[in-house]
Amino acid sequence: MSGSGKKIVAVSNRLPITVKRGDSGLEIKSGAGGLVTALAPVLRNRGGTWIGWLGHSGTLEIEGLLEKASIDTGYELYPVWLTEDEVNNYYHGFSNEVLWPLYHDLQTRCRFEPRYWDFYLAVNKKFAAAVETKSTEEDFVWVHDYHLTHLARELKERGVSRKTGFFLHIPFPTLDIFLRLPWRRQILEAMLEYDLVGFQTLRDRRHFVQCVQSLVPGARIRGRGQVLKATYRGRELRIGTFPISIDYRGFATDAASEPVSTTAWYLHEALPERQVILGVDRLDYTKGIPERLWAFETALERYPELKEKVTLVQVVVPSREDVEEYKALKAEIDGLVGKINGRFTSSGWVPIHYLYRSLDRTELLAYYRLAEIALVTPLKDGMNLVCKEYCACNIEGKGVLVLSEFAGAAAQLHRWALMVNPYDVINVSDAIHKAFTMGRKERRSRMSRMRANIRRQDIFWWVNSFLQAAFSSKLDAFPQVIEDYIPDQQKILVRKFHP
Ligand code: GDG
Repeated sequence: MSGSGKKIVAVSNRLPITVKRGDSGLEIKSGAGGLVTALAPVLRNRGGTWIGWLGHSGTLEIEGLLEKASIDTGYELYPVWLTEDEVNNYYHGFSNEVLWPLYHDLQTRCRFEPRYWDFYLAVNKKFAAAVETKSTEEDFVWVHDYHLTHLARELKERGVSRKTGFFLHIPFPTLDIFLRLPWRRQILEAMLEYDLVGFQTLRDRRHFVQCVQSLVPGARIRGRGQVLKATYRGRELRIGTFPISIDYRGFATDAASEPVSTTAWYLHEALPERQVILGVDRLDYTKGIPERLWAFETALERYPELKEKVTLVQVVVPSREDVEEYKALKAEIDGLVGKINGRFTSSGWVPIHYLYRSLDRTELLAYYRLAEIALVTPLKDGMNLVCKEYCACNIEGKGVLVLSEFAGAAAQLHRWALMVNPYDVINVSDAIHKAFTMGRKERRSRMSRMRANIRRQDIFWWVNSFLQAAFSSKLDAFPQVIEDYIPDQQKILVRKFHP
């Protein structure tokens, strides 16, 4: 891998750990997400550090535990402490009430509160101070996500010189939407202070480039392919596309394990002679859960043969439950599930099984493995890892993926998934019916191609290509094929870049 030997300092809003109070006091558990799986070996091998907030206010007790956890993980975990005001204004405020809805095209949900911005800058400064403490000039600082767009700029303000990369996990909006942001110029200019800026898809990068070209005088962007070059204020930076993925082999191997196989068998036995349709989402208005329930109801109305033959298992993982908007969303989902079940339930058949909790890994993988159909229909999503995990776990190749055109994953999977507009309930209901009636041969053929695609560009490929883009001296060292997807064109626009 290029840049080998350089120590990596990963920075994200949250540290990749969970802190819980157990019988013997506070306990720290390492996070199990794909990003941790991929970055952990890189950090371990190079002696890295991960900087982030713990998710709540800290105590001395936690500091001691973190030291121990750092020894266990093989890399250092370094906490940034935030005050209650900072959490409210930087995290709940600017990050979750401004950037999150705006970047998901839901500008009417934004609250452009000027106070949020001041706190956002102050917390980015705090993170920059932590980076200064925990890194040297030789290290590579890899910053994750929209909470920390100003980190490179704040480092420069402190006179700290570091090589920096930034990856945006969520979408980047079109110019028309981005223009609403009162701090639009500041955000773009701050992003241009990184040495490498990465996006999930060509769509997001195209939007970013258009915003920069329209709003930042003096910035020049050129080139084609996976990684572009830009110049701004006399320095050069790179702007690339790196679709994030999962630990494919880890998921496929675990899905075939004895505990997952047994759990899958028992769960499906309880739903005999039925096709299971699966939805798995964090409680969030971007995931399109009410729209999906409405589409499922429409499918039962339009295709009566589905009755008693399908069960929708909808898992909703609690998230941001203390926020009013999320409470309202939860109430809406509860109401819709009740209404649809009340309307269609018959003796021995309940159309929707609704699980409002987080599943453990064995149960989650069992559902992925047993479901004949996955409904992944976000209104907008940076990538969406659930659809990739579903394919990786579908070891029998019997599953059909129904996928939103507005998920980043559409660019890679659109040829073999059933693509839908999540706002079009008729379209989604037709796709449910098409998936239900799809023969075994077609299912296998589509699923095996999706699996091959995800296996080829897995999470380790993603880490490597980001680091390669940060370090390689020549950009023609980039032989990657990255595809673009624009829905409903006469001819689907597919751009391939070859060496
Ligand atoms: C952001 C972007 C982008 C879900 N339910 C359970 C559970 N999960 C895990 C899944 C998956 C993860 O949560 C969800 O990942 P997504 O990618 O679908 O969505 P976000 O959380 O919104 O993530 C997104 C991602 O960043 C990465 O760049 O793809 O677009 O919004 O890994 O497995 N895990 C367990 N139990 C559950 O019930 N254990």
